Amino acid sequence: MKALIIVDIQYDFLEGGALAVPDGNNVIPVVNKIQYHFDLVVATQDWHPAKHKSFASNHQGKNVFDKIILNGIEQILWPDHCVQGSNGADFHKDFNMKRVESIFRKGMETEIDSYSAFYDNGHIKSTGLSPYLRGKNIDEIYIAGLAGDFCVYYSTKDALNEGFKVTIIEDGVRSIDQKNFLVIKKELIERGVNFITSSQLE
Ligand code: VGL
Ligand code: ZN
Repeated sequence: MKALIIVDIQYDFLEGGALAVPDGNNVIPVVNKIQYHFDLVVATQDWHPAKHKSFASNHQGKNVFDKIILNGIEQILWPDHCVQGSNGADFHKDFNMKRVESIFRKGMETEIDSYSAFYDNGHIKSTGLSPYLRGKNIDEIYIAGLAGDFCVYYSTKDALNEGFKVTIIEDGVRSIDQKNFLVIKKELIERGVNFITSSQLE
């Protein structure tokens, strides 16, 4: 059985948002269109407390995009984004969520970031997504959304480690740094990930 995971279609990652992904809005019609091809559709939502340590604003003398070591893990410092309950954390109004069965939130722990839909960046806590999918007999995962070089990438690696077959729907993905995504794509293809465009879904 096939599941689609739609990643972080939230205002802060879209045009005018705090951490806008270039061309991000163009994934919305794609993720709307493809949902009907899957047995199960889930969405993720980046959902940070205002005091989250991934925010540069919570570190004196640090700037956005600086890298620090946070509790032993390299951390890029982001602009404040997807703060719980804020408009920026909301799903975009044009994102059709009719077929979305569950929403998996991530990034709630102040001391650790969480790019993946499955685990935090230290692999300490699970979101529960993997047992949820297994409980529904899912063995193939398709991923689309934002950002390709962070949440999509980390979710894909975790999905592989969990034993799922993974396909990335490339026209449904945009990245913070497209050059970075091309490097990631090579790595993921070597690890067995399938890359397709939405028109190849039958
Ligand atoms: C993400 C940066 C910061 C993502 C989340 O979901 O791709 N990126 N927080
Ligand atoms: Zn975040």
